Amino acid sequence: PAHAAPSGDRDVIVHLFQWRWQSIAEECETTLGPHGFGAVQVSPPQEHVVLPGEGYPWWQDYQPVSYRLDQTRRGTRADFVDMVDTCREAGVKIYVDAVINHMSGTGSVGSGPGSAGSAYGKYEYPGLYQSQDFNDCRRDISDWNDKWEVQYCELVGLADLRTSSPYVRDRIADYLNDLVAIGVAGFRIDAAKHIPEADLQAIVSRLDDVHPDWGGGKPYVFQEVIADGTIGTGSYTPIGDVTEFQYHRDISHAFADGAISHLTGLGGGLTPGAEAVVFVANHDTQRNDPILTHTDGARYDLAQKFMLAHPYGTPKVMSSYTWSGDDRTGPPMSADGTTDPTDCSAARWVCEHRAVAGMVSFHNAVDGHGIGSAVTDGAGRLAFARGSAGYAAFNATDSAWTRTFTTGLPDGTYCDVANGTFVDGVCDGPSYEVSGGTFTATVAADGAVALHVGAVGECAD
Ligand code: LAG
Ligand code: CA
Repeated sequence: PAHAAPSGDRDVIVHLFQWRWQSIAEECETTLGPHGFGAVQVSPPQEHVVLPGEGYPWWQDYQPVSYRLDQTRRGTRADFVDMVDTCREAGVKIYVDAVINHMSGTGSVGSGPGSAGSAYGKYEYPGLYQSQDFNDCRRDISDWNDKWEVQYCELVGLADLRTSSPYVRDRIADYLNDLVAIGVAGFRIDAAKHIPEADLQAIVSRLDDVHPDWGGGKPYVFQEVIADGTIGTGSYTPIGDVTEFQYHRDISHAFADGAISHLTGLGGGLTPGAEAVVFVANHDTQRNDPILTHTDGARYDLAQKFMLAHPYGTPKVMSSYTWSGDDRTGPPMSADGTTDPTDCSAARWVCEHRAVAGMVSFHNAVDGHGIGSAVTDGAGRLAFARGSAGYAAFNATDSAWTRTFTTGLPDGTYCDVANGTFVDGVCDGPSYEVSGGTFTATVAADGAVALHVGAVGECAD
């Protein structure tokens, strides 16, 4: 394209977990841009440990050994730069998963060099960090009720950076600003709860402005805070947005149990929606504490569609790969541990974001409209209006739901973006006639119907 698509208020994030940079670039052009996704959360791009003895696990990336982008299992620095440019031209921002609380752990001692060839050892990263740049508590966090331990000791044995030090803050800011200069528009702050608030604030305050196409302001920052009785999300909201894990638990249990009738109130009592990033599953929960994941098929897709229809929070859609048995298993890869290009039609790449792509247009079109009138069967079925801009019905049961729905929509022929997409005036799914504000639909078992004012017109066929 000759010019960047308008960024508008596109805010939906998709986590293309473990995807190669070149595959992300292609997905931005072919799918994410056209369907209105706002941003991609990419896996950590800095040089990382390489662990052939453990089968090149996915979590190599969470053990940095330098801030070089030269070579990770997902490609080169040039590939990364090309991805950022290509996605920006498609109107899609790149958010980097920033691993800045720690460097590598005990598991990788002696197994160097890193993915780009750097020599290292735990607490020794030549030219970057030496022993004095790490906190003195050189043992695992043991008492998670002790805030000091959580922030100054080691998370699963990972060398804990002395983020109170101006030198360390500058090195981290240099890394993040290298990414901003490339065109990166935001960051997920990994393990934010383990970084003292004042330290993280000092690092974030060093960030440069983003690319003019994204408005030129400060980068978007959302912090991974798994709130508990010791550290809540409110400690970090003065710095940026936060992940809301209680939303993940609430929506996942509701859909898993077929008890969704109360979900018009989803998010009530949690972090204010304007500061919350929400998700049905993430790369950790789908392994460590699965409630509802891609292995649950249509019911899980339904929950992600609901998230995109509901006004609370900034939605983050998960896109996964499968594994069996060992949850350390990395993505499809070649013998040397470098990641294969993504092929959504091949085994193991789930690409579940494609199943909910039409709902991204719904999310964008109903922005600013609250939840209007709702109907429910009192258990697994719920439908609601988003003002006069949209209407969506969800059926988390094993049998179809047929009824006439009363909407605030103007009369017309609407594309059902829960079962198809509407791009450039072409609907590739079913359509419904709204007449006198009502329409009659059969919502399939584990299915949804979603109509909005941005997807009006005749069906393509
Ligand atoms: C995160 N957020 O706060 C990431 O979302 C999570 O995926 C990261 O853990 C963690 N924090 C550190 O960035 C992942 C794996 C861990 C893995 C760690 C470092 O879930 O299992 O630890 O990345 O690679 C692994 C071993 C540990 C070992 C450690 C250090 O599993 O047994 O102690 O490496 O050698
Ligand atoms: Ca720390």
